[in-house]
Amino acid sequence: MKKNDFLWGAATSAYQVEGGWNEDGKGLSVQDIKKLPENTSDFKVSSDHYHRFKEDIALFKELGLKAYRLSIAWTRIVPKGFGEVNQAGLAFYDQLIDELIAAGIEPIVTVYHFDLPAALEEQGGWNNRQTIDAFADYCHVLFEHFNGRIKYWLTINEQNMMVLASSAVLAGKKTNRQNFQENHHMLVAQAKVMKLFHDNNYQGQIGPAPNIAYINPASAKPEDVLAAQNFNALRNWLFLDVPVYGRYNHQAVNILKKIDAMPEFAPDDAEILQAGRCDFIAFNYYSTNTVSAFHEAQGTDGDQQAGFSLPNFFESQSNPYLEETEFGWEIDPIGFKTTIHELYSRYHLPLIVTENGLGGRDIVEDGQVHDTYRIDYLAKHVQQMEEAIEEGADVFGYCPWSAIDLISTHEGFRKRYGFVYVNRSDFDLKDLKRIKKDSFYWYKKIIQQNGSQ
Ligand code: BGP
Repeated sequence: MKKNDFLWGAATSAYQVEGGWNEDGKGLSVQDIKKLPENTSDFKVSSDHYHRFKEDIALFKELGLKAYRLSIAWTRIVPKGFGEVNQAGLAFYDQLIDELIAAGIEPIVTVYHFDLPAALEEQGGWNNRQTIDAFADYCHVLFEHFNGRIKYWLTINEQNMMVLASSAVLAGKKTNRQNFQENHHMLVAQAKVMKLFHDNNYQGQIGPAPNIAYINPASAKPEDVLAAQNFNALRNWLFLDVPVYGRYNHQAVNILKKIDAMPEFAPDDAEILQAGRCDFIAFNYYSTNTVSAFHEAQGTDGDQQAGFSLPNFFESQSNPYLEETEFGWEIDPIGFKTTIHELYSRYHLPLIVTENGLGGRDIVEDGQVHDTYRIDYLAKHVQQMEEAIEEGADVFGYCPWSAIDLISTHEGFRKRYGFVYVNRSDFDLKDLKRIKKDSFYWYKKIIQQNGSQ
């Protein structure tokens, strides 16, 4: 049964919504220096939430949000990634968090959402083990400062997508070996931080935030079924077995060894992974994936739906039974329920959905945005989630992407997800005026009724 205190929320991330890219002592992140696709806006102004957060939170209150998933920009708090703490950065989030709490909205905070400090990247980024300590120090500052005010902490957003589609968030592609060594360092960093959180008895809970998708075999051919299982291990379970069970997934280890990408463990690493566990699982869901046995490599362009292939193991296929968004992302609401059930029966931990939504080219007509396609997508997903809950899965919140329009990871302002429209385009900032979309009124009703059923 869905509880009365179910967290109906919505999500954003710092670099995609805030702007204020170099204000009040903020350092540069990899997002500020990355090479952008042509005709795509940079992240300097984004939705200007940095200056308009009070107005935005008033809108979130009007929407009836019970929770708001945001991320803190590492470079506002520790501009170089390590060392000196920037008090002005803490002061900004003090105001934001206090404003949310005053509005009766529970903050759910991701500490790292694709925006690694550029100064750390220059020193090797996640390939350099010093980044592990930098991350732990940064989190320590946050836990101390916000203790009691932030109850739900998320460590790393979509670590699996960063590793599997590294070009989406970092400049250039890396070898498998590099990628999975970096991945290992992130897993160790996450475990350290979870241990720190529990050892110090901070109030609240902490969890990982990967992107999880059920994997369909392209056919009932045993080779395709095995390919799906392999992809599942590498795409999903590698990232959750560590924070839940304290160890690598055996099938993922097998694949990593075969592709010569098994990371090197420092002497204490296995112990650290054992010691740092999560309290709940946050996950982002947009669609399922479908794979066959490997025949021929397909390119990925850094888009999580563009497909992943691994010679000898699996190859992405499109699913002929699913419709697609105008940006080519498959739509699979039943797959949402399948994913929830699979996650809950595998891990038996409380779940929270921290992203789900539809990116489209919204149009303003007479001051309104009739985003019926988004309402249709969300309504179907809410219904499947409610069924999963009714059938016994413990889901305690739902935070669609996104609370307000923001810049897509690699499609600029063309691709919008928000309940609130932001009046700008990629290269014309216009007036950045906020307009409530039809989906705003739809979601407001869902929240008022505590769901659709
Ligand atoms: C997730 C990210 C978000 C977000 C969303 C939509 O992978 O966590 O940051 O942007 O996907 O993706 P996109 O912006 O590529 O459409």
